[in-house]
Amino acid sequence: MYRVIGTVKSRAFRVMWLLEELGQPYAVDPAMPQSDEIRAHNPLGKVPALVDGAHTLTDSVAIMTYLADKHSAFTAPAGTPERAHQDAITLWLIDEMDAVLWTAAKHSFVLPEKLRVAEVKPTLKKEFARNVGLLEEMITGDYLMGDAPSVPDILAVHCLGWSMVAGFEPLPDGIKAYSKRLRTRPAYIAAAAR
Ligand SMILES: N[C@@H](CCC(=O)N[C@@H](CS)C(=O)NCC(=O)O)C(=O)O
Repeated sequence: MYRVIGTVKSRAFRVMWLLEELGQPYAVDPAMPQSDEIRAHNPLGKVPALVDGAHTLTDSVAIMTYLADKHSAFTAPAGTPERAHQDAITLWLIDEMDAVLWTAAKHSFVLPEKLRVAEVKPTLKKEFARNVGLLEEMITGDYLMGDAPSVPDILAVHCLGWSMVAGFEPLPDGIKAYSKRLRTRPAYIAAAAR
C-alpha cells in the first residue's frame, strides 16, 4: 500500500486527493515539515514524500505525475502533444501560483523574522490576482484540459484554496465555480476527511 508522508494541511493533500481519484488505498503519516520523520524520507525536510514499496519519491507534482502515469488516469499519455500542453499548464501553475503563495508564506512565517519583508505581500497579492484572471481564460471546458479533470486541476484548486487561507483577494465567480466543481468531487471530500 502507498504511504503518504505529510499532513492534509500541506502539499501532501494534492497526493492524497489524486490517490482517492485513482481508487488506490494509502496510509498517511502526518509528518510536519523539517521533522525528523520527513527528513528520514527526504533530506530536504520538505513534505510530501510517497513511499511506494522500496522507493521513496518526493515533490507533490513529481509524485502526482508518477501516479497518474502509473495508473493511466488523470493525465494525457506521456509522449503526446496533449501531455506537453498539460505539463506546460502544470509548470505555469508552479511558476505563477505556487511560487507566489510560497514567497508570501516565507515572508509571513517561514523565514526568520528579521529576514521577512512585509512590503512584498501587496505585490504578490496583485500578481496572484492577475494570474487567477489568466487561469480563468485557460479553462476552456469544465477543466484545464477540456472535458476531463487532470493533474493540473488538482494543483490549481489546491493553490486557490491556499490563497483563500492566506488572505489573498476573493476569487472571481468563474474561478469559484471551477474550484467548487472540483472540491465537490467525492475524492476531494474523502482526502480532506483524512
Ligand atoms: N515543490 C515541493 C515543495 C514542498 C514544500 O515546500 N513543502 C512545504 C510544506 S507544504 C515544506 O515542507 N516546507 C518546509 C521547508 O521548505 O523547509 C512540492 O510540491 O512538494
